[in-house]
Amino acid sequence: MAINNITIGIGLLVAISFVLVFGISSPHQASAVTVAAGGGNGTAPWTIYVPQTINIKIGESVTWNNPTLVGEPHTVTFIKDNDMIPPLVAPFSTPNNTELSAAIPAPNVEATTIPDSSNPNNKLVLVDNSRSSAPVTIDGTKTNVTYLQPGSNYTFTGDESYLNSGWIWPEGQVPPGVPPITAFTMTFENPGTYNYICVIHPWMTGTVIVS
Ligand SMILES: [Cu+2]
Repeated sequence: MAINNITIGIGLLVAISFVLVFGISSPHQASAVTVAAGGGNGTAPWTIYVPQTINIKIGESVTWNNPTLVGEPHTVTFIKDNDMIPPLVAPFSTPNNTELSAAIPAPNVEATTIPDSSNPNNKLVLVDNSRSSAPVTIDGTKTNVTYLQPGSNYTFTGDESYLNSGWIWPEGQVPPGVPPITAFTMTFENPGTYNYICVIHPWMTGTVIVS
């Protein structure tokens, strides 16, 4: 009886070892790389990507999240040419008699308007640039704009002139009224070295090397 118990025990150990060695380190498992966009806390929020450079294989995916402890957003934004760098706020021209009424129940808001020097009948209204804050991609010709579903997994060809994750917020820190994005996933289908920035903190840079 004792020998049988020992045999069963050894058998279990072998089985567990087999699962640990071949189950967890199996090369057939889908590979997923996670990069932290930002981090830190309210005293010292980080404006870096960790790791800053990653090496992946064709067909692999990368997910960015934001582990910052306070509500500081970041983006993951691939920009081919400098003329595609999006300002966070941009002036739009509208007739002087356009009335802008606040749509939120807060007493201390007013739209920023300035005269339109190129048209005295118009004024300029400063508004949030959707291309900098929303998940969006623009093709290589810089003309076809596609807004993405928040949280969608985007397959990147590398020909895009622009790809923006939208503002990625820490879990539980998404303010009301903005797209509830807390992660962004991309699959890379072509080899190359792809640099990206955060449009809110343009000194934040990262690189994905696909081979
Ligand atoms: Cu940032």
